[in-house]
Amino acid sequence: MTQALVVIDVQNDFCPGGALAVADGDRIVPGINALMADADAVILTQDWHPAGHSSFATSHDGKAPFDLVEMPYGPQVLWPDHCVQGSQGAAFHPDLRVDADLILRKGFRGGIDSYSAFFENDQSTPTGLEGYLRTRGISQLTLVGLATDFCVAYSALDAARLGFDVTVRLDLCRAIDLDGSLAAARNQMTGAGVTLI
Ligand code: VGL
Ligand code: ZN
Repeated sequence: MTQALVVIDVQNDFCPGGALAVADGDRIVPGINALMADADAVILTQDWHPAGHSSFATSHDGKAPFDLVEMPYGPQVLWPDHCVQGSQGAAFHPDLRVDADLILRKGFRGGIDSYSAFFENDQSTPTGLEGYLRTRGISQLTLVGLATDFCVAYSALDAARLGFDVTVRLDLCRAIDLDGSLAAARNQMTGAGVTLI
């Protein structure tokens, strides 16, 4: 059985000092680097938004970061401008090992966000990762990265729904934790059959 390590969004903007900093986001980097040595395949994801992306509060008159809006595809949290394509904030943390098999960019369409590495936030537009994994015969996934309650959880839930065997290493993730989002994400992942370590 072939296993892959999927490293979600370990980028400067999600680390201390970044535009959407996750507390201690940088602390997981050494442990993730160490796990890479044991993985059959390493996949990195990179949040990669055009300037003026529809998930940015600055794109909506009268809205502030962390407000909720209704998009054509459903509810969407608004964020500070972050991970703008080509910016230093969108770059991987400088200590992260980047000798990955695949770097998957997501969130590059202006009108739709993409938390999950598998589907955009309409839950139907595929990123192509499922096909990549299946054609390589990969059925077991270990997920780590940022943030536990958004991109990691959405990726884990989609992967489980698609039939992958999914483990999330919570010790190598850190959360944003908006209004109980971390507890909710943990419950949903457990309910979906994701192994939490
Ligand atoms: C993320 C919010 C907005 C994440 C990305 O990586 O969890 N969260 N964009
Ligand atoms: Zn984003």
